[in-house]
Amino acid sequence: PSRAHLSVAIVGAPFSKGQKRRGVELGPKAIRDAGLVERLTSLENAVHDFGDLTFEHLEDDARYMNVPYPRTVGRANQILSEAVSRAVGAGQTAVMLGGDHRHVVMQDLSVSPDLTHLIQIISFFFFKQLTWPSARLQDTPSRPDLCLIWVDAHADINTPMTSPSGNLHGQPVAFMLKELQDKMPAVPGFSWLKPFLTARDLVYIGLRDVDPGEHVILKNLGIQCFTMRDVDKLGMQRVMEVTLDHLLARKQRPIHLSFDIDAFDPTLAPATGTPVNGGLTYREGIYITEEIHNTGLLSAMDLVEVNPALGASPEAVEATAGLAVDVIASSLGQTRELQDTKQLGL
Ligand code: B3U
Ligand code: MN
Ligand code: MN
Repeated sequence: PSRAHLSVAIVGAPFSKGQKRRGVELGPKAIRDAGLVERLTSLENAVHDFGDLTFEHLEDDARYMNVPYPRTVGRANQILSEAVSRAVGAGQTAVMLGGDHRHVVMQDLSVSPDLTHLIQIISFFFFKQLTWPSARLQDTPSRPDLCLIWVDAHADINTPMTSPSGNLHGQPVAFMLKELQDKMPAVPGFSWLKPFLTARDLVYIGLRDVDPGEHVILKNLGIQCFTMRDVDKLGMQRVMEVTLDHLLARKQRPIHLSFDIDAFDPTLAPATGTPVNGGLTYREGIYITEEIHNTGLLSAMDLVEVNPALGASPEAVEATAGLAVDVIASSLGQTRELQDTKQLGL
C-alpha cells in the first residue's frame, strides 16, 4: 500500500426505515466487517467513521406515477446530503456506503423503490453547494468544476416516464442532469434537489444493461460512455486515458466517483440486486480506481448495491464486501505499484 495521508469520512446509508429485515442494514456493515476502516487506516489515512444514518418512513407517501414512496426517498437523500455536506465542508474525502433496499422493500411493502442508489444524487449535489455556497438551489449555474465518473452495469438515467420498473435506483442521473429537466416531472420529495450537472461532465464505464429510453437519452445528449464492449475493444488503460482526458484536459477539477458493485462480473460480486453477466474483471475495476487516485482529485465517492441478503452463501457475501473494500481502498491510495523504498523507510 502507498501512503495516502487523506482525511476520510465514512457515512453508511442503509435506508432501513425501521423495517427490520435480515440484510437491509447489512450493506454498510458487511463492508465495514470486511475491514474497511483498518485498511484505510493502514494506508495512513485519517479515518472518521460517522456510522450509519437513520431514515424514517414517511406516512401518506403515495406513489407518484410509477415511482413508489417518493417523499421517503427524497427525504432520506436530503439527510444523507447533509452528512456528506458536513464531511466535505470539513475538508474530508467522503465515502458513502450503500446497502440495497429493493429486496427488503419488495417483501415488506409489496413495492420496489430501490433507495440505495439515490445516494449518488445527493452526495454529488451537496458538494456543488459547498463549492459555491452563495449559489441558490433554484438557480445553480452550470459549473465546469466538478465531474462525475459512474461505474455501473446500468446507466441509471431513466426518467419516471422511461423507467420500466419505476425504481428510483434506475433514475438518479436523470435528477442531476440539466439537459433533462424539461423531461422530468416534479417528483414529490425532490423539490430541494435542482439539476446541477451537464452531460459533458459525466463519463460511464461498464455499461451492459441499458433500457431503450436510456439509449435515446445517452445518444441525444452525447454522453461519453464506455460499455463493456468498449472495454473489450479498447482495454481499460485506454478507457481511463480517454475518461480522464475528457473530464480533466481543459481544467483540473474535483472528481466524484460513483461505483456500483454490479459493474463487476457477478462471479466476483454475487451479492447484489441486479447482477448482469459479462462485467469488469478484478483487475479492470481496480485499475479504474488506481487511476482516479493517481489524479489526486478524488473528492467523494459512493459504493452502492452490496446486498448481503442476496448472497447465496456467507462466502458470496464476504467476497462481494471484500471487493467493495478493495475498490474503496484503491480509490484512496492502495496501489499494486512498487513503492519508493525511501518512503517505506527501507
Ligand atoms: N434499468 C433498470 C434496471 C436497473 C437499473 N439499476 C439497477 N437496475 N440496479 C431500471 O429499473 O431502471
Ligand atoms: Mn447497477
Ligand atoms: Mn447503479
